[in-house]
This record gives sequence, C-alpha cells and structure tokens, in this order.
Amino acid sequence: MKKQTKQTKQTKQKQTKQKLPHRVADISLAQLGRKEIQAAEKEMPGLMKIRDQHKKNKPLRNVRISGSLHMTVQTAVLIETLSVLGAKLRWASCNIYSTQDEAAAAVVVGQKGSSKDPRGVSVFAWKGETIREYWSQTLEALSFLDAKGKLEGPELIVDDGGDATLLVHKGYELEQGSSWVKTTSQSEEEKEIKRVLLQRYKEDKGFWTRTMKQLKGVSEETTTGVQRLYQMEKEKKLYIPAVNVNDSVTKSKFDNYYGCKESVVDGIKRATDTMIAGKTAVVCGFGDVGKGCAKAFRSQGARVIVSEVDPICALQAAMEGYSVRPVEKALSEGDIYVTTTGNCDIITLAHMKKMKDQAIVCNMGHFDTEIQVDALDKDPSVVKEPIKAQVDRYVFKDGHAIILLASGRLANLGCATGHSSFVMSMSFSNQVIAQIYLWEKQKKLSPTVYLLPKLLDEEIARLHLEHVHASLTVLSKKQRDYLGLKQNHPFKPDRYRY
Ligand code: NAD
Ligand code: RBV
Repeated sequence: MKKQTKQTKQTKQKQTKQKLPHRVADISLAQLGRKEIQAAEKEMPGLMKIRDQHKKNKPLRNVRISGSLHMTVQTAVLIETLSVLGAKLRWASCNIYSTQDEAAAAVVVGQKGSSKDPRGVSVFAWKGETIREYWSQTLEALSFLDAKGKLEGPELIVDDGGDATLLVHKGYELEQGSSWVKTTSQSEEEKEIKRVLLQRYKEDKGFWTRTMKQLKGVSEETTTGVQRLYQMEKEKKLYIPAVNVNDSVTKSKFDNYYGCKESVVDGIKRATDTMIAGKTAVVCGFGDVGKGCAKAFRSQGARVIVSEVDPICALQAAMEGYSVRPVEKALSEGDIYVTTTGNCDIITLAHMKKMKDQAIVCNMGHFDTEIQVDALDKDPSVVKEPIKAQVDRYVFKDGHAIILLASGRLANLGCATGHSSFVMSMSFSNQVIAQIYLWEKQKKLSPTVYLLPKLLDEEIARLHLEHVHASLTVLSKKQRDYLGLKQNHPFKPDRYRY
C-alpha cells in the first residue's frame, strides 16, 4: 500500500500541468480499462438503452454531478452514461479498496483522449487509499471550478453510503456556526472528515453554503446510506431532496441478493482459494444481502448457519432450512464467517479468539463497523501476518489463526471486483433515472427521501428482459379489467413485497 501511495504522489506531480484534473494510480492502464468497459457495456443493456434514448435531448446538459461510488468497470459505464446525457462530472470512490485502477484510468482518458492528453472525466481514486487520502479525494470530487477558477460545488450527487452527503451537510453546518469540527474525534475517519472541512473553511468560508443553495439533490445507492438519509430526515437535518435508489425493487431485490450471491464467493475465492464445499459458513444477518450469501454457500455445498435479530428474517432462514442461532453458538463450527447486517460489533474480538483455526472472516456490509478490526489490531497478544494485499492472517496466543479479508471492509469489492455488470445495469439505470428525476422535478421536491415511481421501476426491469431471453405475457383487456388494472398503471400496488 505504501508503494502505491508513493507512486500515486508521483503521478499527481506529473499531472499538475494537465488540463483535466485527476488522480489515479496509473494512467497507462487506460487501454486495458477501455477493453473491460467495452465488454461491460454489452452486459449493461439498461444503461445503454437509456444512453440511446437521451443522447440527443441531453437532460443533464452541463449539470455538475459529483459521484462517490466504487470506481469499478461498471461504475465507468454509469459515469460515461451520465456524460453522454450532458453532465459534467467529478468522481471519487466510496471505499479505499474498491477502485479498479484500469477503470479509473480509462474514464480519465476517455474514448477520444490518450494517456498524454486525457479527455474523459475527472476521477480521484485508486485501490489502496489511506483514510486520509480517501477523504481528500471525496472533497476533490465535490470541488468544481467555474470559468474564473472559483470553487463551486455540485448540483447533483450520486452517493453510495452517504459520505459525500455527509461532507456537504457537515460543511454547511460548520459555516452556519456548528462547532462539531472542534469536538474530540471518536475515530480516524471522524478526524479526517474534520480535517478536510477545516481545510476548505480556511480556503473558502462560503463554499458549502453556496453549494447547498445550488444542490438539487442526491441519489443514494445502498441500504446503509439510505438509513442515514432517513435518520437525517427524521432529525430535520436533511437539507436537500434525496432519492432512495436502494429500495427500488430492481435494485435491492437484484443487486443486494443476486449480486452478492455471486460476488461474495468471488471475493473469498480470489483471496483464499479455499474450498467452500463441505465447510460450515456462518452468515450474520438475513436481509437481502444475507439471503444471497447464504444461498451462495449452500449452492457450493457448504452447511449454513444464520444469525438474525429480527424474528421474521430468522423464521425465513429457518424455513429455508438453515440452522439459526446467535454467532456465539456457532464458533466451534464456523469455517467461513460473513457479516451482512449494516450494523456494528457483529463479530467481536472475543468471538475471533474462540474461532476454529484458519477460519475466514469477512464483511459484505457497507462499512467496516461489523467486525472489531480495531480491537484485533490493538490487542498486543495477537500477531498480524499480512499474506497479500487485502488478506491478513492473525495468530492468537493459543496458536490458532484466522484469516481476515479486506481489513473488514466490503470483501466482494476489496478482494474481487464487486457485482457483475448485468445486475449493476439495473442498479445504475435507477441511478441515472433518479438523477434525471431530481433535475427535472427540482422545483417540486422538498428535503425529503423519495422513492422512484413504481412505473419507472417496472420500466427498468423491462429494459433488461431481452438480455436474459425473457419475453412477457401480455394481459388481455378482459384480464386487465378483471384485475382492476388501468392502462399505464403499475402491475402491483405499493404494498406488494415481491
Ligand atoms: P437489510 O436491512 O435487508 O438486512 C440486514 C439484516 O441484518 C436485517 O435483517 C437485520 O435484522 C439484520 N441484523 C441487524 N443487526 C443484526 C445483528 N446484531 N445480528 C444479526 N443480524 C442482524 O440490509 P441489506 O440490504 O441486506 O444490506 C446489508 C448491508 O450490506 C448494508 O450495509 C448494505 O449497504 C450493504 N450492501 C452491500 C453490498 C455489497 O456489494 N457488498 C450490496 C448491497 C448492500
Ligand atoms: N456495488 N457496486 C459494485 N461492481 O460496481 N458492486 C457492488 C460494482 C454496490 C452495490 O450496489 C451496493 O449497494 C454498494 O456497492 C455497497 O457499497
């Protein structure tokens, strides 16, 4: 990681003279990235059809959009779609390990540029950022320059997990007199957030207030980010309209479930090459992500134990035939542990001390709060032995060891390349439609969390049918009347759960 940081600094120095601001690990990876992007485009029919539909009318013409979302090959197709729709973009990743450096390079170079003359989009992301670098790049992604070189913020945000939204809100509150930046920090992250806020305050005392005035809204990708938004709304601390992309059916019931079902195994295999068949997997949480992970392990031939706090989800897991019990009662059996709760302290240091030798421990939830990695790192009786990037062995006093993936951060994105393109096409079609929705309806929206209308959700599903050789049955007029459905109305009421 240190080596990469040094290399990135050198790259940055070279780049100061270039027209297109960016900071990536290695711009010469652009050709490889472009080939991967071209392959992904073939698997992302929703995004490509939206591009076709809107490339002429450009509904996001000259709109400044900042993104904070994993800088992967799939995200590259999202960024370039927003660009075709007319947007001016700056992008950072939402995780220190999830960037695919070749994708970042290709987006910067763009389809008409070259490594020496990049003409794509400003990206500030590389795999293996430090926390300090991460927050600096998030700030970069939010910092446009106007024609006179004056700092200006975005008009729309694409967020994943809420870090960009948090920065804008905390910055605004600082300028309105909040003293939060002067309080004692509970974590390194908090310290870094305060550092970048103070840095910006020193440079420009009105930046966030101007930004807040111009900002038309945010579309949020993931469960944890959406939870943050609803909390802010409840506390009356949400100052912009927000679209909850996660709870579109075509997002969470596909990405969180089918996406994780494939990418959790990808992450574990690339990191450890372990055989899953015959092992016991412990899945903490049985929401959309947990359901996908449990299914993946079972289909590979593992026994699966699920832990849940919600009686409905626990009952669902039991009815699927999984053993359901608290993680404490699985420690003598588990070979692979995956957290999927979006909560904190799910696997504690005490749990890891009691696990079987060579147990693999990883997280699929958005933040690194689920496994007590800090406590593990700080325990003087535990020895850390790095195996390779994003894979570490921890040896305990009694001689047993565990293998921790991606330092407790998203294992599918840290140890592999996240979800496959097809499922991300559904998620990201929701993102593009949400951005157009926020822009076009700006005068009608208030600082509330919105869901996209169900008709649009159905439309996104429709855009993806042909690619999987699915053709719809068409309702007859008589059948439609029998069900009480009107033309141009969704097939299901809002209360339907799929
Ligand atoms: P969800 O709310 O559907 O599921 C979480 C489940 O965890 C709930 O059923 C909840 O009852 C349970 N839970 C909470 N505390 C628990 C505890 N102490 N022990 C056991 N279970 C507990 O959320 P989701 O959509 O499944 O998302 C889960 C997390 O994964 C979020 O952080 C989300 O942002 C993230 N996510 C990651 C990916 C990825 O690519 N890795 C994809 C989608 C979502
Ligand atoms: N996710 N993105 C990818 N390949 O770009 N894979 C997963 C990718 C998103 C997913 O939508 C989830 O909600 C979010 O990452 C969690 O941060």
